[in-house]
This record gives sequence, C-alpha cells and structure tokens, in this order.
Amino acid sequence: MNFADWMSAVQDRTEAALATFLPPADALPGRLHDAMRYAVLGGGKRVRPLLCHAAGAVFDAPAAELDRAACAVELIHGYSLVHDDLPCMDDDTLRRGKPTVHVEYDEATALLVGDALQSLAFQVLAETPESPSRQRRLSSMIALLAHAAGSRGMAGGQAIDLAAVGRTLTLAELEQMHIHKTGALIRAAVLLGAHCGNADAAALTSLTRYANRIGLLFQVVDDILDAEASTATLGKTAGKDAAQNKPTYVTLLGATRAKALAAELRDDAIKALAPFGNRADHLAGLTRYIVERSF
Ligand code: GRG
Repeated sequence: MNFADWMSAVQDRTEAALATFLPPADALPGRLHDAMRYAVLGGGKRVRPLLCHAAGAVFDAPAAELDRAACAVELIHGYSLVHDDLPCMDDDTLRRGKPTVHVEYDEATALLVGDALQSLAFQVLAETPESPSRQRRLSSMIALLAHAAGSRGMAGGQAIDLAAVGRTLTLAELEQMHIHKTGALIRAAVLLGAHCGNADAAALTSLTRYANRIGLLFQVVDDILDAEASTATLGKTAGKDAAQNKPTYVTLLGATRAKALAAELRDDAIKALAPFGNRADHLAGLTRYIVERSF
C-alpha cells in the first residue's frame, strides 16, 4: 500500500474506532456525550494515531491493540484542545473549522468534556481483550501516557506557556516548553505504538530519539503555519501567536531560519530511523508529511 492510501486507511479506522469508544450521544447525560463527540469526531489530521500505527507497523503490532493506543492518545489530544480554547487559556472561538466547544455548548460543558475525554483515554487503553503479553505491558503503557499528559508533560508545558506570554524566551527555553507541551504526547504516540509490538529497549531508545525530533519539528511547522497560513486553511484562528505576543520559532528566528531548522529536524528524525530499515517507511513518510502539511 502506498503512503497516501495507508494514511487515509489509518485516519478512517481511527475515526471509526473513536466513534465506537465515545459514549453514544443518546446515553445520559446526552448533552455532555454530544459535546464529547462534537469535540473529537469529524476533524483533525490524526497525526498522533498515525504515528502510533506507523511505530506499531515497525514491529508488526496487532491492529486492534494499536487502535486502542492510538485512540487513547487522540482522546488526550482532544481534551487538550478543548481546554486550550477556553477563555481562561487561549480564548479561541474556532477549531477544526467549527466553533470551539465552549462556544457551541458552554464553558462548564467544555470543562467537563476535557475531563471526561481524559478519563476515557485511560479506560480505552486499559480495557483490552485478555492477552498475557499485553497484560504485562499495560502498566508501563498507562504510566507512559499519564506521564506524557501530566504536569511533567503536556499540562506542565501549558503552564510554562501561560507563564511565558509577553516575556522574551531564549531558544533553549522555547524548546523546553515545546518538549513538554507538544512533544510529550507525540513521543507517547510513537512509544505506545512500539509497546503494542513488544519493541525492545534498544528500539525504544532509537524511537525516543526520533520522537523528540518530530515533536519539535511539529511545533516549528505549527509556528510557521500560524504566521503564514490563513484562518480558512488552518481551520483555527491564524496569527494568534503574534497577536498574543507569544514567543515562537518564527518570532525568535525569523521565517527563513525557522524553515531551515524544520529541514534539519526532519533530516535528523529520519536518520534516527536507520536501525529499522524500510519497516519504518511510514514513520519516514509521516515526518515528511509533518513538514509539508498546509494545516
Ligand atoms: C490545556 C492541559 C492543556 C494543554 C493544552 C497541546 C496544548 C496544550 C494545546 C494545544 C494548542 C496548540 C495550538 C498547540 C500547538 C501544537 C498543537 C498541539 C497543535 C494542534 O495539533 P494538530 O495540528 O491538531 O495535530 P488537529 O486538529 O489536526 O488534531
């Protein structure tokens, strides 16, 4: 299967799996469940599930296990977007081309949607068919996702981000912020996929190096798109970083050097995949996609 076909097949199966894992909108409390489905379904590039499946493919991991790990990460990502858009955080009204959850529903519902998506993520990861090898790996996988989402990962990165508004950061400080805020969940997506395939310690070390590079790469490209793309193309408010006086790779380096950094991170990431040969072709393809994406 070529890369484009593989990507769209994984996006489709992720959408279907998420639709199954999310509570039905007609189950009580209907408004909360409806809002959870609104937040998660029918939008998003599904980069984290794609990374999880691509990492799993290196080790021939079972597809059903990858669906659970991929959806768990995507549910955490969905929660983070809903909370990030709240008035007390980024205060945004547009996400994935539609009104944000607190605009479409209300703030209290948006808060609960984020909380419930986070819990659902761990439920989806933990509820698995009986398989002795999976049972053995499950506690490490749960710990890995919890660490990535928590105060030493994404939530901590968000705290660093909030504290940085209006301040000048060094490049090293900006990198530290994004290693946590964006990078932690991207790393978790890759490593959970590898765990589903019983990857050994050496493979996990190489994949951690790869994931650290693409976590930063994703953010550098996000900053370039925020500065250069339109709101219509992005499906979220463009130019927000500059409007909010937020430090970004573009404000610190300028667009040309930010693009050179993206190319360097892409090349480093692809080099880290060398031990896996062509079994890592989808990971390499995703790395190029992250750089070339238009939204
Ligand atoms: C509220 C605890 C908490 C954390 C929020 C990740 C995050 C922290 C906020 C998201 C805001 C943001 C714009 C982060 C920069 C990079 C990023 C995660 C972009 C959105 O991810 P995409 O492009 O979105 O994968 P889609 O919609 O395609 O899923």
